[in-house]
Amino acid sequence: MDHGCFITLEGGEGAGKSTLARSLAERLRMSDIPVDLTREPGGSPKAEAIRETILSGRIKPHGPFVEALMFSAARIDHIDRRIRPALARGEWVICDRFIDSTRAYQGALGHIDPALLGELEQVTIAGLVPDLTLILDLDPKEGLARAARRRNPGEAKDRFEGENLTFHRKLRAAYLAIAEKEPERCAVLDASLPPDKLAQAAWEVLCERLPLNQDADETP
Ligand code: Z5A
Repeated sequence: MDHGCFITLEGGEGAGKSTLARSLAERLRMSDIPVDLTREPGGSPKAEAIRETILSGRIKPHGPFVEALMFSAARIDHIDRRIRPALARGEWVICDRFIDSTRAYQGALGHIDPALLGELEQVTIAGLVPDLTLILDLDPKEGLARAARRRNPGEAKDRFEGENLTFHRKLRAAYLAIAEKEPERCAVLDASLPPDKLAQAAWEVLCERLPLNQDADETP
């Protein structure tokens, strides 16, 4: 293959995106497919610096549109420096969060005009749409409980973990609406499944939708 596949993972807090991303990367590598596992915000030195600023909460007072601009600035660097070069080398890229996070958090929850956000997205990604987006669907109470269990004693919640349960319920609905609108790109997974079962369900989606010559019945 002369160009890799681009897979993104999306969902609310504690849904298990990072855990699943690692597991899929391992499974693909076992199938001799080179993988670049990355995340947003971040994934390149400049984008990681922007990540730190956003998640500290220092941008929050400027409102959701300025946050969207910051996420987009980070994304442009990440795409140019890391994602496009990896895909061009034939690697598969798995990215923990991407455009749907901006659509859900800043768009649906931040009430930014969808047309304006759509224009910003087009300028930012310049045609780089994921081949597949896995949306991890989970009751936000469970997701927040997982995120809380993971936090070290005394560690503060970040900018978004600090939002209330209503915010996280709306976020879940926003992701499901994205999946409904773009069923060819998106697949919704039941993130309440234990990690191994979730990984198997995700692997079956990859086998079904992406150019993989694998037996989907094998356990990752
Ligand atoms: N954001 C935005 O607003 N706009 C944007 O455009 C972008 C991002 C790109 C980045 O946070 C924040 O930026 C994010 C959205 C916003 N909001 N927040 N907070 P982040 O990168 O620091 O964290 P995250 O992406 O939100 O990750 P997460 O939700 O906190 O975690 P996760 O990756 O989904 O889950 P995990 O780390 O794999 O697992 C969490 C815990 O659950 C851990 O202890 C696991 O062992 C456990 N786990 C994992 N899977 C399972 C299953 N299947 N069953 C049971 N337990 C599990």
